[in-house]
Amino acid sequence: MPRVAIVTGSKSDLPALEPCVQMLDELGIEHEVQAISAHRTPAKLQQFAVGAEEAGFEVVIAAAGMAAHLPGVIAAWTRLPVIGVPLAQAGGSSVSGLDALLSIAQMPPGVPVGCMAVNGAKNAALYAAAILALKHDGVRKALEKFRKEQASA
Ligand code: RP5
Repeated sequence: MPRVAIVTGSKSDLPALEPCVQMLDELGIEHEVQAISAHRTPAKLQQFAVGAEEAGFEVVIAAAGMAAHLPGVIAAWTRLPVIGVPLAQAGGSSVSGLDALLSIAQMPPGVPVGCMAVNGAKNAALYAAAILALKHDGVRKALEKFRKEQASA
């Protein structure tokens, strides 16, 4: 089974990631959630990112608020695809997540991060599934089923 790592910049971000966790569960995709701060615990984040591929993860979803350097720093340490989710409410962003959106979307050329909408946790799961579906038949079938059900809702 493919595995997705979900990383948040703070424990305070975890509620915003619930739609992502639920969507991955619905699609039957294994996942692990952990909170690692890029600025408070940079060495821990480096250790995670450097070892992510060997640990069996195929995609990383990284969510953070404010100056959200988390996804970019992870992407700097791994070749795995990194999907960034800018968060609006966590930490009390005074600009409703625009800070995190720009931090994640405006990666300089050379180290890309896929950027979801502000609080786009559910789409992060679906985007991860689309990547995994290229290789994993079970995920492709689950994603096709979800898209069919969504179209008839
Ligand atoms: C970011 O700073 C985190 O992702 C969080 O959204 C924000 C505030 O974190 P806390 O101060 O609540 O831990 O790194």
